Amino acid sequence: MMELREENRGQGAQGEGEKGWEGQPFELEGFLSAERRRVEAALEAALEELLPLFPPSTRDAVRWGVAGGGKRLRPILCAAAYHAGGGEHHAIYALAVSLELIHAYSLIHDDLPCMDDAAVRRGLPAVHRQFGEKVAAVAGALLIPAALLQAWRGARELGLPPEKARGILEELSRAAGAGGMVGGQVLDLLGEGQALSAAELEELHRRKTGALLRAALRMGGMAAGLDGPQLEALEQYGAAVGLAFQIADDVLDATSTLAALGKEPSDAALGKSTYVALWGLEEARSRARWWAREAVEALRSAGVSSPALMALAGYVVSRRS
Ligand code: GRG
Repeated sequence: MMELREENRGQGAQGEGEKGWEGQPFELEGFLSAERRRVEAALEAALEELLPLFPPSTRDAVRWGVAGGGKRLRPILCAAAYHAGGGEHHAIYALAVSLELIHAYSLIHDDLPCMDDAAVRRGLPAVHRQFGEKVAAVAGALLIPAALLQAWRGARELGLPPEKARGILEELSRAAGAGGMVGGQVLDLLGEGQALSAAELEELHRRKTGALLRAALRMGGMAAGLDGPQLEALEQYGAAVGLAFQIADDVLDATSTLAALGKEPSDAALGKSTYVALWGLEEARSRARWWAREAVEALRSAGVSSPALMALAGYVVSRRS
């Protein structure tokens, strides 16, 4: 992981010209909508295969939890990393949606009354509000093995040999597990009502949100056959974008509305530590941009050329939802 000195992270990094992502023209909106269409089609194909395996009483809840309205950032990043590595096979989207299935499970469980007790998600009633708590717990749990099965199928559809497919599954499992997302969620729950330090908050978010984003980049790069410094650069990009994403998320939570976000701004109400509480709005915005530039710089310095990934780093900090 790259060395980043605390004193360089804030105001001192204001000058976007030095490492800006704006350097190359890129039609982000068209790219995002085309990518989202591909992801939605791959998700639909995955659900068609997976839903018949699930108990009938859970199928509508699973579909609700996976349904549209999400940004589909993780699969889009995975596919962009694959394309940055020279991959060209359409089956990358079948692999990439495994990340979205893990993400969907995490949102369903995160919204449960025993976690954040959220009523609304992606502009709709949360799964537990629509289908009840028990069905929501089961729907989320079903998505975990389903995601691994989907990752396996996607990797094999890409024509990857079993040992490469196994490595990709290991990435996804590790990112979702105790050292990654679930471990981060535990830190989040333990930290409620406490004022976490900047270092504690960063560790929490590197795991809770960052691990899956990092895995998205690594899985795409591995599927394209990358290794060594280029794969490492994608991982560094993923780690930096993960922090940029989370700081921007805290800014949105503090400044946006249910209508714009599709979910209740809730961190302060739940007694969670946030980057906005720690640094204030302007400093948080500045640090989010700093991390986004670090992400771009990681690619540049390893010679990974990807206008899409560069533009996505900017999107992560300029998004409105
Ligand atoms: C059993 C302890 C235990 C944990 C279960 C619930 C859980 C695992 C993990 C929660 C982790 C979590 C919810 C991370 C996501 C944080 C986050 C910023 C989500 C929003 O992501 P976006 O903005 O959402 O990409 P969309 O809706 O666009 O997909």
